[in-house]
Amino acid sequence: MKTRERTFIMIKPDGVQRGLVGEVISRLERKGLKLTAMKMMVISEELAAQHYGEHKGKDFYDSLVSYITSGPVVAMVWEGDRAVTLSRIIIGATDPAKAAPGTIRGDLAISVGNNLVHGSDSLASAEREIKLFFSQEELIDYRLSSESWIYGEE
Ligand code: D4T
Repeated sequence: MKTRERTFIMIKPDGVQRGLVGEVISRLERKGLKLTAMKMMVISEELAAQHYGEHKGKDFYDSLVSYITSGPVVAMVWEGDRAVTLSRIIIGATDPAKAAPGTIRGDLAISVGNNLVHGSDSLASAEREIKLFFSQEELIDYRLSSESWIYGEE
């Protein structure tokens, strides 16, 4: 059995407003990843500053914080073998003009700023971001009955 990774995925305010919550969840579900936590919330300025701390000082930082705090988001944790890498592939490149067709941003987004979804870019980021958004009790540990069909004999 391979080590399962957990990654933090967030449907941003434009994804909620455009009615794409189900579409995004469906793509991750159909891949075979396991949803282990989910909540709708409005991100505070403080949480936005923590989440996007690495971008502080960049020219797009202020608009990034005002965008991410502008309406409800759907925060989620997804689990699976190589979940961080796989979900970044499903999401696509940051700039939708460079995102491949078939990816969420390649199919559904135009703007670099309003690019629908966030996905952790490394295992270390995933651990940090999951802790920022979820308590330990909110991470549901369960076995997906389809797992043996998704992974085969491992
Ligand atoms: P997130 O973190 O939202 O999943 O995006 P990425 O991982 O794909 O991209 P990122 O961290 O480099 O950028 C974070 C966030 O900032 C917006 N952004 C980025 C922007 O508005 N202008 C820019 O020039 C860049 C590079 C988009 C995503």
